[in-house]
Amino acid sequence: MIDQRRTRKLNLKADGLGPVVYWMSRDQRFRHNWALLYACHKANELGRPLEVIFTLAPCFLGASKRHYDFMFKGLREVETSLRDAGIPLTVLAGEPGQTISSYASHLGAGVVVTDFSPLKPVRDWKNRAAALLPCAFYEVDAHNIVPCWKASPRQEFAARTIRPKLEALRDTFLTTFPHPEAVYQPDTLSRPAVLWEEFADMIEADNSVIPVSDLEPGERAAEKRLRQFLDHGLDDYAKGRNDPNAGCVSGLSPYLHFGHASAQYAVYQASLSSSSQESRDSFIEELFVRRELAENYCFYNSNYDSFDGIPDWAKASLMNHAADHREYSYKAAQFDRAETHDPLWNAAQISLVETGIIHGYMRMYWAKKILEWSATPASAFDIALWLNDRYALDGRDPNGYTGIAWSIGGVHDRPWFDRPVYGKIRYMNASGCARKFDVPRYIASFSDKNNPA
Ligand code: FO1
Repeated sequence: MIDQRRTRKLNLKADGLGPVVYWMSRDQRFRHNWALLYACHKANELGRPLEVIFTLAPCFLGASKRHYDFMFKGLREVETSLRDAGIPLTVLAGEPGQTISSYASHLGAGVVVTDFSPLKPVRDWKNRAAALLPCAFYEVDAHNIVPCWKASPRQEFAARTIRPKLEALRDTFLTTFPHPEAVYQPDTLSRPAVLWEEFADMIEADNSVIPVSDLEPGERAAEKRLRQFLDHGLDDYAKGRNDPNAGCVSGLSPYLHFGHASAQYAVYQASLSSSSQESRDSFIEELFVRRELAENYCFYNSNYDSFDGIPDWAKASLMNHAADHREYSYKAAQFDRAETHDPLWNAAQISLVETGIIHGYMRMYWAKKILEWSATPASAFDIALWLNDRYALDGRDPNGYTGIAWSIGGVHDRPWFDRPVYGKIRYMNASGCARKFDVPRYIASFSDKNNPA
């Protein structure tokens, strides 16, 4: 049974008598997906067939070929798993809100179910669909353990303010997942296989950011990675997670971003692990409290993607220091080409460009140095976001927006002592890194011939 608190209605129409449609967007997986489970349940309750639609936006928040490639490969796997369960997947290109509404009207759909995202463009798609759809329209938070709208009714200040709210609800939401119910599917519902190459040709993305070759996309790869981490990485997580050379991070963030992995499943599995309590707690803090705090920030702060969203104390303090002398100052293109004076920063940027991944600890250093070496704090915010969304496989995710807002804008942090350029924003430097890990080793693993370390 699906906990009704995970679902909410986005329009006032009643359930109709036509087929049920799951409009898949963010949670691109077959297993451990509350939105798909709810759609199966609705189909059975109403005695109607079920189909899944993915609406393809040919450009989406600066996504590049790298992102679409990763997404398409994951969706191909979803198509196969759905087909094995007798559920067709259809991809439709166009403005998503309009496209799903026209399709559902034409089909005579009785119910449309979608998954949840706090991001503005996706909310715009859904607002359009809520106005245009001829039938009941439900949203299911399949991404968070505690549904974002249940966790808190407002923007939270920090981890310490959201943690007790999440902890109070944790036990009722941190459950196992049932298998998707078998759904009655008449022959009339058969749909042609998706022509993936044709859709790949429609994408209006930057082709110069090429796909990554050493990270396999999809639900199966995500589960393998989780299993490997639980068996071999988790035990060292608490002591090694801030060491980018230690290799004991989960590596799940691209999979979580595209919904190939469920955070709830990962947290549940981690809670069963026999690894040290400290490591389990530390991993669960990241995947549960910090991740859901990021969702809360994007859901309740419409300026999550700009300098305007940061707290007043941080804005005032940064503006007081806007005219401070910068020892180094770079333009976006110099950052992009990893052409700073700092081999550690350049190595982090090269890892991002080449692998689509930047270690969590280095991501903070990387963003804070962009603040230190940019003409203004607002331009630093924009440059960090641009680079992150252009290269990171987990770009344009609430975690990314909030991470940059934390590093550059003090979001969810507190004021520190005042210093040049940073004002009261927490400072980080290379000697702090050297106390935590072997910096030359990190640089050696990500340096290139143009920027010898
Ligand atoms: N979701 C969609 O429903 N349609 C898309 O065309 C689409 C493209 C896309 C490209 C890059 C990327 O990182 C994510 C993309 N998503 C797409 C997924 C999605 O909507 C986002 O991951 C979430 O909204 C983030 O909260």
